[in-house]
Amino acid sequence: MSLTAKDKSLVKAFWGKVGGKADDIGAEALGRMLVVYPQTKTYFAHWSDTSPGSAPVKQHGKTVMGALNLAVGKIDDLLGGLSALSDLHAFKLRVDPGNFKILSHNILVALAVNFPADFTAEVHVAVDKFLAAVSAALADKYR
Ligand code: HEG
Repeated sequence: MSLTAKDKSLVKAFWGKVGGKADDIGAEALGRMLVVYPQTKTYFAHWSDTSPGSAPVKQHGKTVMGALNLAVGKIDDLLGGLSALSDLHAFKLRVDPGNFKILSHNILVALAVNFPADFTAEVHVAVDKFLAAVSAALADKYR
């Protein structure tokens, strides 16, 4: 299920449109994940507040989208580009890799509701494949 040249160019073009709204999208995606899949809250138990719109949720939404922005830049070498982040999630944070799919789903929902015109079915497929490739790269260090 690797990304075709067309998928890559669709992801890059769509990401350009997300642009300045990326931080808000990250916060919304993370807020939704914590509400809709409350089991994911266990990883963030050290935060003062895990409710949508809270300061740590906004901050971490920004962090995650920043990493995805870098990943778009490394779209031809996601394994190499995300290797350090995979180490962190596997060995330090010990995030069950099933959660990458859950977060990816919430990112797709946040993108769809905020960019209804640009989020065509074709963009949807390309971004879904991109997030799946990012998730696979993040899970690469688990075994
Ligand atoms: Mg992870 C930290 C990116 C999925 C739980 N995550 C981080 C950091 C980045 C990042 C860039 C900061 C790294 C650092 O401090 O050096 N995370 C990231 C991406 C994705 C992802 C790009 C998937 C698209 N993370 C993810 C999932 C969970 C999770 C699914 C758990 C449900 N991340 C997690 C936790 C931290 C990070 C608990 C530490 C946050 C903190 O202590 O505030």
